[in-house]
Formats: sequence, C-alpha cells, structure tokens
Amino acid sequence: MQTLTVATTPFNDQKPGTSGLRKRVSTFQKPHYLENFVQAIFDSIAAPGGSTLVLGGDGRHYNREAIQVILKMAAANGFARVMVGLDGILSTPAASCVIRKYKTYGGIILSASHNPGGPDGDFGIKYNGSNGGPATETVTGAIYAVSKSIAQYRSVNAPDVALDKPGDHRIGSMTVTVFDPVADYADLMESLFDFGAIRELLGAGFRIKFDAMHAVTGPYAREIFVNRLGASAASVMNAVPLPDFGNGHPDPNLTYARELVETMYGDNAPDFGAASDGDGDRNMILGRHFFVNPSDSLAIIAANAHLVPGYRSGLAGIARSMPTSAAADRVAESLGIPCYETPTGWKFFGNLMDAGKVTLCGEESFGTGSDHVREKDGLWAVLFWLNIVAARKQSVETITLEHWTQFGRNVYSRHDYEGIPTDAANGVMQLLHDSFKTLPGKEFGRYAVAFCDDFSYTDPVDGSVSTGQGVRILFTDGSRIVFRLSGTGTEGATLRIYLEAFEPDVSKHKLDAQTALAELISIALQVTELRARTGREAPTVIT
Ligand code: VG1
Ligand code: CO
Repeated sequence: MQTLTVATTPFNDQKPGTSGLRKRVSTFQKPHYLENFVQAIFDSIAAPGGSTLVLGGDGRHYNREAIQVILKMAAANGFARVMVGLDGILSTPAASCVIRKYKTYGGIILSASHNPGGPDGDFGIKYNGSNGGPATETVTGAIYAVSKSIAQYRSVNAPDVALDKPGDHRIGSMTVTVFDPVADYADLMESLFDFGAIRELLGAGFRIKFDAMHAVTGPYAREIFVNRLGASAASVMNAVPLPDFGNGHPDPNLTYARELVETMYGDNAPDFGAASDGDGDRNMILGRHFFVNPSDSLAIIAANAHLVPGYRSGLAGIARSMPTSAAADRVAESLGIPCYETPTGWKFFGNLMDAGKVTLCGEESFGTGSDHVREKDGLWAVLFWLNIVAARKQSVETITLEHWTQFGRNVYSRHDYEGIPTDAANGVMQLLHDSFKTLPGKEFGRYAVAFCDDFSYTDPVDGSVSTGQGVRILFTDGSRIVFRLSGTGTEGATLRIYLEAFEPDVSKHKLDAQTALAELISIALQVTELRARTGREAPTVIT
C-alpha cells in the first residue's frame, strides 16, 4: 500500500476549546482542514508503532466522511488497529469505556456535543488518552502548536471501509475492527447499578420517558431501558440518531428539550424524565412537574451513593467545576471526604480520578460522572437516579426536597447570552477585570462584595496551572456570581452568568430559582452594563 505524504499549509484557528476543536461543518470540509488537525494529533501523541486507536462519533453530518479520512491517516501513521463503532457511532462515555476496557493507546471522538448539526451546523474532534479521558491542556497545547507549523500529513490510497459491516477489515497492514458500540457500555452499566431493583420499579408501573434528542444515545437507551430493564418501547423518544438531529439542538435543558419538558409538566406526566445531548455525556433529570438542577443532582447522587452497588464501598472524594454550586461541598463535608474545585471542562477531572482522589465529578452544565470512565456520562446519571428512586421508593421531587431539608439549598441558575458580538463580550469581561479594585466592599441592596478574582487552578497531581478560568464575585453572605465566556461555541461569543445563593430556610425551598435570585440577577446586569453593551434584553437560555 502506497503511503502518501501530502504538502499542506497551517490554519491559524485550530486551538482546541473547552472540549476539542469545534467549527462549522463547512470549515472542516475545507481542503486539508481535518487532515491538518488529525496529523497534529498524531504528531503530538507520538503513539508507538503497533498501537490501537478507538474511533467513532455522535453520528452528526460529516461523521462518516471524517472517519474514512482518519482511518487512512491512521494506517499511514503506523497504527496496527483502529476499533470503530458500527456505522461510525460511539457515544463519548462509550468511547471512554472502550479505550479503558481494551487498553488502547487512546481514541478520537468526533462530536460537537450539544451544538446543532447538519450541513450548516457544527462538527468537532477531540483526542482522548489511554486513561479514556480528554487530553489534558498540556497535550491540547502541543496539538495546537503543531497545527501552527504543519507542512505535511500522511495518508494512504485505499478504498473506504464498510462501516456497516461488523468484524475485521484491512487497510494495508492495519486492521479496522468494526464493533458493536453499545454492548461494552451496557455491560459496564449493569455492573454498577442494581438492574434487578430498577426492573422491579419499572414493572410496578413507574413510568419513565427518556429523550435521546435524535442524537447518539438512542441505541444505548433502547438496549438499556427497553431490552435490559423492561421499560416500554415508548419510554424512549427521538431514539433514532439523525445526522442533523432532526433539526433540533441536542442540548438537554429546559429550553432545547421542550418536547420532553412539556410531557413532564403536562397532565398524566410520567414519574421520571431524562434527556441526553448530542454525544451522550450530558443528562437532564426531571420528576413529574419537577426539574433537578444539575448542581443539586451531583450532590444528591453523592449523598445517596451508598444505595448503589458500584459505590457502596464509599467515595474517595468529589470534584466539581468552579461555576458549579457548592451543594456537593456540603455533602462532601458531611461524608468527611475532600471536594475539589476545578476549571470548567472534563479534562480537569482526569488527573484527580487517576490518582484515586475523587470518585464522583460534576458540572453545572448537565454533566455528571464517576471514575467508571473518564468522561461525563449521561445514561450513567439517569441510571444512578433510577437506582436511588428504586431504593428509596420516593419521587424525584421528594428526594430533592428532603436533600435540601438536610443540607440547605444552594439556589442556582445559569443565564446564557448566546451569539453576542465578540467585541461586546470581551468588553464585558474587560470591564469586570477593571472593577476588581473598586468592587470589594461595595454594597448592592442586601449584598456586599467580599472579593473578586479571575479563577486560576493548580492541578494537585501534576502541578500544571490554568489561569483565566472565570471571573468570580463573592458576597459576604457566601452568595456569588460567576462570569465566563464559552469555549465550545463557533459563532460570535457566548457569555455565561452563573448565580448562586444559599438558602437554609426550609419554608423558602420551594421558591422558584429566578425569583429567589432576582437581586443577584440585577446586580449581574449592573456590573456588566450588559444591556447597553450587547443590546440584549434577556438571556437566550436560562437553566
Ligand atoms: C460547556 C460547559 C462545560 C462542558 C463543555 C463540554 O463549555 O459549560 O461545563 O464541560 O461545554 O460539554 P463552555 O466552554 O461552552 O462553557 V459537551 O457535552 O459540549 O462535550
Ligand atoms: Co456532550
């Protein structure tokens, strides 16, 4: 087989963001764009000859084409085997599971996660290492550096591989193994949770609704909920992965998972609702007429972990991203275990899990997971909740209210302003930085600013430092507002405002979060001059 060395010139915009490189499909379709980035990955990771790579994606537009390109490049770069999910499908947590189970060198995941898909939508690519987790900032920095000076990439002349035919195929001396993307993952779930108890719960008339949002989790949810747990086929909606996600926005939140939300808040609603995102690593948990905030979900999972077989022996620790509420910290304190605060993005949890410092991790952005893999895991979180409900025989709402009664409630909300002009967004962040000196001591109604900073993190395992991870304004009563610019968008800028206030008073626990946080919301608008600077009257998404 002839190896081709193709001359190329660098693109200047291949810096991986919060989770890999995300761009418009049309950008990835530019000649050499994908190839350059893949070669930059291969050059940076320098896998020894004979290594195995895992490859798959969330099924979005351009998934199959990209896989064929990457397979040929892997052959030319000396890989002995690539394991590809059937039809090119592999959820992000399943990819992590397979990398770990088969001890491969690493994997390439094709996904832009919750971003819309289709020819006019987004595409994405990221590299995960042999621990199954997203490459650390050191590795993504190296990839970016190579991408800026790349002069050639390697490929081979070979026919496309039939991704719909399970089994071994060959490209020259490299084997391509097309495998069932669901089985290993479903087996792992069955090893962690009490499937017997959940089956009994569902058999006793407990009704669930899982929304796969026409994204990758459809086949996984069918196998797990319907085939293995006996739920009715109607329990899984939008279960067929589509390249454009049915024109939807595969982001499981109250805005974009509207169909499910309407079902769960409607008449005769099911007992339990959940949804996942494009690549299957996020989760939204709903009870009948009830929404569980993701920060609370992490805390409730931690507080109830002793009820779940895979976690009965106890938790080493918990980690949460900085903007995630401190609800989990309260649980960690009561369990006598450490709680770590990391920057946004799952890549920061890997070292803590590998070092055995934490068992559970979570982000406010509908991401929860544990050391069973090295990614956040949507269906895992759904199964965790079902296991808790089966063990406690209480509704989602009762479990949450009882949790708040015991620990107090960290009232929480995130306001996203999507697609604002980059200049305006940078101006807002600059204004906040400029206010660091004058804000402390300032009073806004019943709130007084204690201090503000731009969060930086020193990894306790490898000592690496990540700066500029989000502006925090902390108030004297422990409330806070956090401001960050998104690192996953592809158009303009997205400003995220995270609001949190602690409410110990049980009589106020049922208050709507927006009402309870109204004062903080208005402070956030005031200190950012947001309306004047962006012309926006309201957030795009509130969660
Ligand atoms: C967002 C979330 C972050 C999450 C990241 C990847 O990043 O806020 O918590 O880890 O998406 O999730 P950002 O930079 O846009 O705020 V996924 O499911 O898109 O891989
Ligand atoms: Co995702």
